[in-house]
Amino acid sequence: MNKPFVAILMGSDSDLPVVESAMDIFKKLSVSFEVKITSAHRTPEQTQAYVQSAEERGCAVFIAAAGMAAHLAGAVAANTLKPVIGIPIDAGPLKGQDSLLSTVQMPAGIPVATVAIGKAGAKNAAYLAAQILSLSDEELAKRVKQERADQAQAVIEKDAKLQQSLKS
Ligand code: RP5
Repeated sequence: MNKPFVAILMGSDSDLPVVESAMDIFKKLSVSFEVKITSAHRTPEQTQAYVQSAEERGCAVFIAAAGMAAHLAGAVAANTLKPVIGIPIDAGPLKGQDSLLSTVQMPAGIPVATVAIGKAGAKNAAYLAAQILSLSDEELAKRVKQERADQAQAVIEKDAKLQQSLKS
């Protein structure tokens, strides 16, 4: 059987610069993923069909990125029992606050794990998806743990550099 993968959906190609931050994390952690442009509003039938097809092909976690009245993550969650992570995109005059509320305020029974607006959220969506897959993949769990250690080391090194520059 193929390894489970993550399906990343985005409402428009204009969301891609943010979604690329999640893709970069998956490449770094060697997590398999697919990327699909499909919209809850503009292509509702294709969105539903894609979710069903991805699940049949082994998708274990869905990530949905959308801006404005961002219903993509909710529309995905309505069609699957796999975990769904929503990334609110800053795509309009309300700077992503509209997407944040549209994504996070799901009615009880249809959960969407909503992350921060924009690139930090996209990165965290990828880390969270990797942590979910890690529950049944020990090798991935090791890579996720190492990534955390690398992040900590980077902070320590930045502080050491700062302290050094203050002395000189
Ligand atoms: C949403 O509307 C998309 O996810 C995007 O963030 C926003 C604007 O889409 P475009 O008009 O740029 O295609 O559905």
